[in-house]
Amino acid sequence: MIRRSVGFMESFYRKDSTGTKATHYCPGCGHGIIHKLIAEAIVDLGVQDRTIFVSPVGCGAFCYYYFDCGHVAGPHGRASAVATGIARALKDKVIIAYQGDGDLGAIGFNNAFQAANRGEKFACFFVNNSIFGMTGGQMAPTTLPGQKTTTSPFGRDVAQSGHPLRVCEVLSQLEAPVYIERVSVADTKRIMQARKAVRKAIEIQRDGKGYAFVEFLAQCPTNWRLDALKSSDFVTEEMEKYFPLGCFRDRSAEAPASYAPVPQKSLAELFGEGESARDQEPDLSFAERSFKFAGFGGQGILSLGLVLAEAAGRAGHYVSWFPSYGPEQRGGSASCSVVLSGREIGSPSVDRPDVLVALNQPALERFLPAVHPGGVVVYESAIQMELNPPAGVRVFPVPALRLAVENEVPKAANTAMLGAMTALKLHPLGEEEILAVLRDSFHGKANLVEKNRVIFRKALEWVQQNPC
Ligand SMILES: Cc1ncc(C[n+]2csc(CCOP(=O)(O)OP(=O)(O)O)c2C)c(N)n1
Ligand code: SF4
Ligand SMILES: [Mg+2]
Repeated sequence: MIRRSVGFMESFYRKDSTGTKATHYCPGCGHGIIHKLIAEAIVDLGVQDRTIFVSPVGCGAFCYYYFDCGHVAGPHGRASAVATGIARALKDKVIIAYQGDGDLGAIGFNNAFQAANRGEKFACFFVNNSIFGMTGGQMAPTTLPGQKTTTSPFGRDVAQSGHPLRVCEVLSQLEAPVYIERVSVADTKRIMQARKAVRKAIEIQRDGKGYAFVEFLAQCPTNWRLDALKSSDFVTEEMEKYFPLGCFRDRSAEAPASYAPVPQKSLAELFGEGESARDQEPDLSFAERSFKFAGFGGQGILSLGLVLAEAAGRAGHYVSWFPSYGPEQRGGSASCSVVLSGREIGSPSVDRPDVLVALNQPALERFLPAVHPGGVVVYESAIQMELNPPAGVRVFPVPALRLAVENEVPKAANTAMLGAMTALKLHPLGEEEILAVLRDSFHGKANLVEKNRVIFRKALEWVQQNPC
């Protein structure tokens, strides 16, 4: 019996109930074959648990329905940019960017090209079916001369639309890529070669050797208006003429391996006992802690979160800082989310903060109801508002604005809040660790450094002298 690779999910549960066993691809589509090669490879090479797949916009957009590994859905044409970010942040992962010829060759060409030029550590799987499949068959950068599409009904005219883009040949001019190969999935013999190429590209990622690029000539029977067999013939007889198969670069043997597993400290090691205390009575010893900082634009809300995240990062914690921009920057509300953890952080967004720091009333109105049971709210005591915190949430008013004004830096209420948080032990950092970041952020302005240090200290002492 032929069994689906365990690289695929057993049931495609993200799909609606009508299709949990089948993919959404049309019969004879090249995407399905390529998926199978990738799913088998990540399992056989033992990297399924550390693979992160970046899906494109195009018919491959639903990759995350199928592969049983980590996923990020890239915006149109940006899979290589997203893969770059992930590869730089999570150096022990195997990153796969999966892109079509519209996605990579048209809207996303520059960022794919630049990522290749920088030699980013990910595998780029490029599905060239010579057409925009998902949107109904428009001309792509790889459409063949004379090929009819909905936007070139008389055939591609190279005088008007340029020549098809040979991406492997272009990337071969760059120094950085370790491996570049063009394969086809038109018949069994070619699929076997494609299988080898997929494995090589993933092996390069497994060993941390650098950038690998595999182009697949693939069928799109639906938009080519051909049946599955004739589509395979079209790939071999027409596409291969323009896009010759073969290996353009293979430096995998000499490229130095750089894979080193990222040490995962236990949560208890970093924060003490109590990893799963979240659902118990008020207790701030839990290990991963999420913060929401909110106030007016201009109150230094984003910097407040950033200083904490920076100090925690320097101290060896996993951190994320997620600002909220937009009209909020121009005097309205501003907020940011910070997560400190002893392990990799799943999501930087914070819907239910453990700690809310609010510098204005709209911030309290908006975020107080969402504070996690057992959490803490530190807020500006000048806010005149009746508080109804969720059960088990403790609230601490702090005169941050007054302390900032009294010490001649009215804008430093954010620094006062850092001092208060330190006194309340809402984060695992010492006074010196926070002050070191403040010193660096005011680099060259000794006067400001000193005033902020004083405000930080005054707030810390105020909290110690006024226990709630
Ligand atoms: C910013 C933006 N522009 C355009 C589109 C429309 N669009 C969706 S998929 C696509 C092209 C997909 O073609 P390709 O990358 O070749 O993938 P295929 O479906 O052929 O596998 C386009 C232009 C979009 N979704 N977003
Ligand atoms: S439209 Fe083309 S590329 Fe998209 S699923 Fe169908 S055959 Fe595949
Ligand atoms: Mg396409």
